[in-house]
Amino acid sequence: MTNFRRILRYQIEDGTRDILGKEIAERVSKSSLDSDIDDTILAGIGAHALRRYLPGEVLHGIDLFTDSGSHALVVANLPRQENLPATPVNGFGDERELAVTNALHLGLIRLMRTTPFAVDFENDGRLIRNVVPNPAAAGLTSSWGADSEFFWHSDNPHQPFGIPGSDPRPFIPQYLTFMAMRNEERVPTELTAVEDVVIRLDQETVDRLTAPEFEVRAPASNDGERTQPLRNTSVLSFDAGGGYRVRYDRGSTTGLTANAVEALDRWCEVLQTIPAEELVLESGVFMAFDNYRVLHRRRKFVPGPASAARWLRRCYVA
Ligand SMILES: O=C(O)CCC(=O)C(=O)O
Ligand SMILES: [Fe+2]
Repeated sequence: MTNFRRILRYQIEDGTRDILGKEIAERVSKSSLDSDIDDTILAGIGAHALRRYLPGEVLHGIDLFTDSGSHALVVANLPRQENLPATPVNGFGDERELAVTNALHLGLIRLMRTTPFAVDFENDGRLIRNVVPNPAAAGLTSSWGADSEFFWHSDNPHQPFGIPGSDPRPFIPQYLTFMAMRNEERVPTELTAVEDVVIRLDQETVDRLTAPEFEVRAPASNDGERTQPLRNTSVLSFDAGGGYRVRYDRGSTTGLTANAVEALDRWCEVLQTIPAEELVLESGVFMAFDNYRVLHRRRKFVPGPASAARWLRRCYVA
């Protein structure tokens, strides 16, 4: 059957990786740089080095990604942080120890011509989310979970879709970006394109999913006191170009009418067998995807020893 999923992939050569890593390490060594305070400086350092050393074809692909219609972008074999600290399984560590990673991450975000942002109702208002198996999230379907499957979802689907050119914080984040630090467990981050789900549904179900007959509540990672559910919204809607976009999280989406409940059951059934891209994000990999047109999933897994457990770093951008 058709597969609409389009992923742009680049692999950096070892020589380029090494020279890039050396340059960034040198530039960030002069001062103490924190991702929440010095994000603009870190982005400038990273973007400068990336522009200097990455091949033109890779720079061009990153530059055009958000206009390309691709669902995701992967850049592999980037420099790894030397003296990597233990995985911050409780959620937060010393950001100053990760200046090389942050310069690369924020530099790539700048090359994508996007803006990184934090929201005050999640992740303690910090810019970068450490996606780690946090013992405090045991049993929760959360990016801090491990022992239960985090079923197909989009991030923060209880917010409206963004308005181009405005403050992105009250809206669904358009892109999620990740830097992978450790993944010895080799747990994939799975992606599926909304078009691939829609094509497997009957027209009546699609119509029902586009009707404003759903309620979407905030996910478990949000500070519950500060977020409101979105009522009378739809799971599927259309972007300015007429393409599908999606808001969904199984744990927080309910149908408000009999038709909506039935459509959601059918939707969920199709998701059980949807073809997916399984990306094992390992150390040195950057990945970005369009959270308006992609659903993502992480199955349950058994984390390695805490200090070396799976560790991704996520940043919302628009
Ligand atoms: O752990 C993963 O691979 C993805 C977790 C997730 O859903 C997220 O960070 O938004
Ligand atoms: Fe997520």
